[in-house]
Amino acid sequence: MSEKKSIELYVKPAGGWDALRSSWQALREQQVVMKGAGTLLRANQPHGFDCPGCAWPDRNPHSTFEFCENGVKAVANEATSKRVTRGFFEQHTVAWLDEQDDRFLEAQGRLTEPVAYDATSDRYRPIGWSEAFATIARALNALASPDEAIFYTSGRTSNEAAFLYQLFVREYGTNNLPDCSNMCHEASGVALTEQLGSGKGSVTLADFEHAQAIFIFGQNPGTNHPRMLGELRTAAKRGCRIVAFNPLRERGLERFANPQSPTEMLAGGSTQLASEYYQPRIGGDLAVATALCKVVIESGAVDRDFIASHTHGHDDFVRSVLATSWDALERESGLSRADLEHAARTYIDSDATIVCWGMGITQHPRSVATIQMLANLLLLRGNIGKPGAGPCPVRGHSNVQGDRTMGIYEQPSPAFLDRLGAVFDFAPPRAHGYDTVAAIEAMFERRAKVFFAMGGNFAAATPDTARTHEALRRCELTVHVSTKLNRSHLVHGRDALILPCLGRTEIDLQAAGPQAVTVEDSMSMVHLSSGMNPPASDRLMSEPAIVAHLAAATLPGSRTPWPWLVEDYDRIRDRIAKVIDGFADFNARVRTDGGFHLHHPGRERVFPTSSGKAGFYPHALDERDERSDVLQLMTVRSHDQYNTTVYGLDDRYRGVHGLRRVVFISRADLERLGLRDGEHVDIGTVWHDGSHRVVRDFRLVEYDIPAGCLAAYFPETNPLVPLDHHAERARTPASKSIPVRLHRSAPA
Ligand SMILES: Nc1nc2c(c(=O)[nH]1)N[C@H]1C(S)=C(S)[C@@H](COP(=O)(O)OP(=O)(O)OC[C@H]3O[C@@H](n4cnc5c(=O)[nH]c(N)nc54)[C@H](O)[C@@H]3O)O[C@H]1N2
Ligand SMILES: Nc1nc2c(c(=O)[nH]1)N[C@H]1C(S)=C(S)[C@@H](COP(=O)(O)OP(=O)(O)OC[C@H]3O[C@@H](n4cnc5c(=O)[nH]c(N)nc54)[C@H](O)[C@@H]3O)O[C@H]1N2
Ligand SMILES: [Mo]
Repeated sequence: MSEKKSIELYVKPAGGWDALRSSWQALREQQVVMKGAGTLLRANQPHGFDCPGCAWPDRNPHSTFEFCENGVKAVANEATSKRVTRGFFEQHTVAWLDEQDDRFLEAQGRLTEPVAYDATSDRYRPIGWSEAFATIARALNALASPDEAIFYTSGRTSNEAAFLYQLFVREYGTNNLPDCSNMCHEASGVALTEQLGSGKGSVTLADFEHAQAIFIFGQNPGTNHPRMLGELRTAAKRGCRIVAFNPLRERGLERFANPQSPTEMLAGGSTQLASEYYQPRIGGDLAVATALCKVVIESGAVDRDFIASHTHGHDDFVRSVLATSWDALERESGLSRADLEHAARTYIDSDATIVCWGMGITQHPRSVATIQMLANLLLLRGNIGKPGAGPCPVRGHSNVQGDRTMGIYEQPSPAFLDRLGAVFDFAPPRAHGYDTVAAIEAMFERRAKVFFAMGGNFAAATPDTARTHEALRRCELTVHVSTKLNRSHLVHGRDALILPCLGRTEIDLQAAGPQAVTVEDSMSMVHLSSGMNPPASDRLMSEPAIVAHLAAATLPGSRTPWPWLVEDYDRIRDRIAKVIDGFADFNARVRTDGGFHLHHPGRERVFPTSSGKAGFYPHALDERDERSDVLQLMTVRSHDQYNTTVYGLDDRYRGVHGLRRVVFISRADLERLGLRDGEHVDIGTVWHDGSHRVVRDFRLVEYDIPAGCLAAYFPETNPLVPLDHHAERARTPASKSIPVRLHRSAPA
């Protein structure tokens, strides 16, 4: 985490000694070395806490300890000994704080007591918990309709907190429950639910032991799911083919030295991961997947029995694929026919294939079509419902999948609402609520007036920064339940509150004793998480307790025993068992070692779609924007950030040190545009509606990326994405397909 600014090619494998060094540095910077070692030994252990880093599942039975460099950073930053005190808020106006960068805000440490915004002094001032709840209750009960309030959720919230939260919101009277999924894997849910009858992935970790090929599209596990590299390494060592599709050459997909393998570390060895690495153009994956389908169909390598007994739509699909010309497939994918045929061969030669994907697939206008084409590819060869095969959308936040399971969703099904209403004796609202994009529009147009966030950093994570900030400022009240100071606290409504909560690593003490919560990982395993550090301050509340107090203050007529439920979280889990499918006997099953797996019907080749079968869905290709000076920009994460949380200024595997305002560009484009590596440019958008957005002063970095493609970090580039630029049907902001032009920056 040097402050030296430099760009140099990283030639070492991912992981290795650099990962260990960086982990210890993170602990040292947060001054948690002594506490840290003990804290980390309990990450992802049967009696420990679920690592807040990512949603990749844990190995069971557990190895000695399961943590990774970026897990360490996430834990160290939560277990930090730094604190935001009363004095800090006395010293700084909100206007001053808003001039500081995101890294400064994060570096101030944990929030310690509830505070309310005081407009006269432009400062946050301490407020008692009960006064805070009364303030929110007053604002909510003064609205003309419950639909004028919005309740956002980020994906770290536990199952127990999420379940209570959606119950409170629905008893209050609205389905306005946008969440970070709306910006993340929404397209996966929309695509797979229609096609397979379940929006989740079907594979488990055990499938990684049986796969003969693993195809990885648009995902950077070396940074975002480092524990996945361990699975890929084991698979590669036993001869499983790993095929990567990514416009960027990502170090973490190429080579890995496992910091938990003494032999590999001491011998200085490493393992090659991707056996084939293809660099399609940005947004080219629909064409890639279509091309693979075409080769499979033309070579007759399809699973006829599976197709006949378990699918519908096959003939129309085949006609549409065969009608697509190789010219179009090569042009739209950016790959040669020879490369595409080679990858298809690998797919055909494997009898059990997993397809993984991440944000490089979901954050495009055609993301739903692309995911359905990937699933078509799996269906052609019966690659679902057998060991070592299936779709694997790799989720981001550690409990983002569980939050959805618990009912954090703006479009709840009538069946879910029926059960919720029956168990809690109320009439849930039936109209669908706002997703993230609709929520911003509603606040901007003053149709929504109160914004409440359970975690996250809405002001920084969302697109169209200027418009989103204005939308938040137009609110009467904004409330954030948070662990750390962030941008969303500074871009606030007329009134504003920050409610500080416990983190995953901390002891959650309620009337019945210390409580554990539960989470669901990316492969549908549900397990316990209990913290063991003392809370960062004695004025923090747990998320479930915050919801219960807020509900009791807002809904005097509620028949739900709010305070009683949070005395002992087993009581919440008993209610979850009554409402949510798959949670029968929840308390007992979650206490077995490693938790339990939520049934995925596709594993038995059961597809609860409208036809009762899995569907083939044809999708035509896009026409490319042929204007020669227009480039496609994707916005990605650096190695030293967690979404909007910026830990440091390095992106080690991409060789960037000490700076974030960079844009990765090919040598061909540099030459063609008459620009030089190291020069500074402004990035301006070229939207068809004529609107113009620009971010300034980014350093050009020559990189191994296809011509016509650019990459830069989010959230710095979020001002470029208009609200209405989102995925068809899923409405995921298309923050990886931004058409731009570059202009040399004016000298400072
Ligand atoms: N340390 C750390 N861990 C994290 C996070 C974090 O910020 N930091 N965030 C968490 C969250 S919420 C999520 S959702 C996940 C995100 O994890 P990822 O899905 O890996 O997210 P990104 O960094 O956005 O990287 C997307 C990858 O897709 C590639 N890509 C972009 N466009 C395309 C395309 O059109 N086609 C193809 N084939 N590839 C493309 C990019 O080059 C990049 O390698 O990680 C989670 N884990
Ligand atoms: N341009 C662009 N935009 C993107 C993306 C992209 O790839 N490109 N990715 C999108 C994706 S995939 C996602 S998931 C979203 C992320 O959107 P969010 O989930 O809204 O954002 P985060 O940055 O993860 O939220 C960080 C904040 O969460 C709070 N926090 C941390 N732990 C806890 C906790 O235990 N409890 C509570 N209550 N609060 C906590 C801290 O205050 C911290 O500042 O961003 C999206 N935005
Ligand atoms: Mo995400």
